[in-house]
Amino acid sequence: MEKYSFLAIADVHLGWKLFNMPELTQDLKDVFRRVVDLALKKKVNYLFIVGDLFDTNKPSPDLIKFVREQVTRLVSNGIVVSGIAGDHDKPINDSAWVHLSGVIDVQDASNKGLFVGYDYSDNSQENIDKLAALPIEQREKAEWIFLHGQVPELFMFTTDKKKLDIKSLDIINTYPNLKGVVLGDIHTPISGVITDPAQKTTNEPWIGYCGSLGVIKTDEIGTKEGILYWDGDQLIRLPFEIDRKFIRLNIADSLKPINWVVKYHNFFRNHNGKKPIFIVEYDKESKKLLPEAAPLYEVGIVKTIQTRKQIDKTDEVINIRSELKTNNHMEAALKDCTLEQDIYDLILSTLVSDDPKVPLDQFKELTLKDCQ
Ligand SMILES: [Mn+2]
Repeated sequence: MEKYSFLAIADVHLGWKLFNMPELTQDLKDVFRRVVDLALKKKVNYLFIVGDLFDTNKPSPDLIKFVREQVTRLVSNGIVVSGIAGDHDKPINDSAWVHLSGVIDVQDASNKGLFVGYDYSDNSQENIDKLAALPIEQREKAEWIFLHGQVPELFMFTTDKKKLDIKSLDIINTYPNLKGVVLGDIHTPISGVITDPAQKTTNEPWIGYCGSLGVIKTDEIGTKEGILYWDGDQLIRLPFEIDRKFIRLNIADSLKPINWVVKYHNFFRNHNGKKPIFIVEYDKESKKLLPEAAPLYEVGIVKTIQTRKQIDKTDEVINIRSELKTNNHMEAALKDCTLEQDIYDLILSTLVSDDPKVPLDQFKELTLKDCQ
C-alpha cells in the first residue's frame, strides 16, 4: 500500500480568552495558522483535528471565517483536512462547527477505510459501541482511530460522560491492522501502547493524546512536546514552540525586580514582537510584596495569581474554569480559592441552585441582619 503522512492536533480552543487578554486569544489563532504552515511545509497527506478546535460550539463568525481560510489553504494544496468535534465544540442538532468550517468526517478522509473517528458525545460509550459494532471487513482496514474523551488507563480523573473504555474493545484482536488511537481532550501529551500480556503479538498499537499546542491554562506552561507526525513509517513529535514566552514567578522567592528587567527586556525581540506574559504568584503572606513586581509591567504583560500553600505539595494554581465541570470539582476548586466559609457557602449555593436568586436573597437578609 502507498505510504501516507499526517499531522494530528487537538484542543486548540480557538476563541478562548485566557486571562481575558485579546493578545492570548490571537495567540491561539497564530498557533493554528502555524500548524497549517507546518502541514504545507511537510507536504503531509492529512491534517487531523481531534476535537476542541473551537472553545465553544458557538464560535464567532470571525473565527469560522478564519478556520475556513486556513482549511482552504490546505485543501487547495491537496491536503485532506479531517477530524472530529470535541466536548467544547460538540455538535448541536447533529452538526458541528468544525465540519461546517470545512473539516470533513474521519470516515470520508480515505476511500481505503484507513481512518475511523466519531464526534464527541456526552454518552461516550456510544462511540465505543460504534467501534465494536463496525463490520469486520472495516475493522481490518482501519489503521487509525480518532476519539475525544478520557481513557482511564492514561488519565486517572475520568468523568463518566467522557470515559472511553478502549480496553473493552480488545483492539489487538478486533482491529488487527491498527497503528494507533489518537486522542483529544487531555491537554498533556500522555501516551502508551496497547498490549495484551496474555498473548504474544507483534502489533502493539500506539495510544495517546495530541496535547494542546498553545497555553489554555497556566498549568500548561512548559509541558509542550510538539505535534504528532506520522511520516509513513513512524509516529513522532515534531518540535512546535509557542512564540510567546510565559514566565512563572513567585513573588516571595524571585530575583529582585531590577534583575527581572535586565533578564527579560530583550524577550519580545526574540518572540515575533510578542511581549512575555509574567504569571506572578503570591499567597496570603507574600501578598504585601506584590508592588515589587511593578517593573515587570515595563517589559511584559503581568498577571497576578493567588496561590494557596498545600501540605506536602508545592503551591498550586487553581483554575476555576477547568474545575467547574461537576459539583464535586466545583466544591474542591471553591474551597481552594475562597478564604471565608460564608463566602464559600454563598458561591456554592448560588452555583448549584436552580434559582440562584434564592440563596442570594437569603444571604442579603442575613448580612442585613448582622449589620443592624
Ligand atoms: Mn475537550
